[in-house]
Amino acid sequence: MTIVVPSPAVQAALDAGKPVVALESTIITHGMPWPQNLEVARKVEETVRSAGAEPATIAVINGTLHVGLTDEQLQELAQARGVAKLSRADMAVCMAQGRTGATTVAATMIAAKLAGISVFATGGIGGVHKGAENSFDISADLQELSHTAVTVVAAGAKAILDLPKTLEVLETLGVPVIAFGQDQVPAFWSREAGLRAPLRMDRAQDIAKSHIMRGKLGLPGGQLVTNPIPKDAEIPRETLAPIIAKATQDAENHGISGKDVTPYLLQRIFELTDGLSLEANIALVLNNARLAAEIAQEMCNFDA
Ligand code: PSU
Ligand code: MN
Repeated sequence: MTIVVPSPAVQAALDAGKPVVALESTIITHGMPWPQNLEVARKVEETVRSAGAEPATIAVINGTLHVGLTDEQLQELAQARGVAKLSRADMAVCMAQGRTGATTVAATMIAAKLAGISVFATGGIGGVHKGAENSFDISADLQELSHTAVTVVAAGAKAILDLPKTLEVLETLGVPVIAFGQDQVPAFWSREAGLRAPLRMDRAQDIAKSHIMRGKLGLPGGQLVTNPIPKDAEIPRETLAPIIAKATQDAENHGISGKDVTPYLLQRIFELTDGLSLEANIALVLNNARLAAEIAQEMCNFDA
């Protein structure tokens, strides 16, 4: 039974020891509206390629875990309705039933590791939601970072989350949170969260080295690299704060829970900012793709 199917391009890159960057698909199906989702998915792949690495967008399609999608598969996924959002808990069920599902950060990490890919670029990871002391809503992404040895490049945890609690949980789980090129943790749409990052690194080479070092120490789990959104694309924290508060309140009023919370908030903030949040989201994803490609290249140098 073949379960993981790398695309010919991804397989060739892996065989040749060339850098590969994993990409998630939930951002396509649940994170951005059509048709920008397809445009961004393509642009992210191009960005990884022009930075010298092979992109591997990951999704479960009709029960098969694909690592690297054709443009046709990308198009279908971007337009499909009712696609499942897969995390560690539901990936195997989706595959056993021959269904189609998009992979979150957690599921993409699992797939990347299986395929032999060490670096993964996304927008933002899931984390501890505001009010988690009542709802217990803590993304499975955090646990996955402590289990699976993949370095994840993100623009921080989304500002819709409780960032201080998210950092605490990551610390408890032993996940290194590395701010790239600055002292503060970025807050997705904004460059600074007003929180000092636990760790800071300024060079892709060092990030690659610490990933390899963890492996040598026998430590399971990956690294979270938080890469600030480019200056010209950021939305100031003060501008977003009331919008996030409103979106969070709307979610509560509508009784949104579980897996639906993150997609609902992203969509609501998109509406409340007249699409501005999406532009920033696109800029930061591309920025993360570039850094991930650089880290993947550095890892290949160490492997050699
Ligand atoms: N960040 C984005 N867009 C997204 C997500 C994160 O900018 O769509 C997705 C990722 O796939 C992440 C998931 O893993 O949301 C987290 O969902 P939850 O909070 O339900 O664990
Ligand atoms: Mn959740």
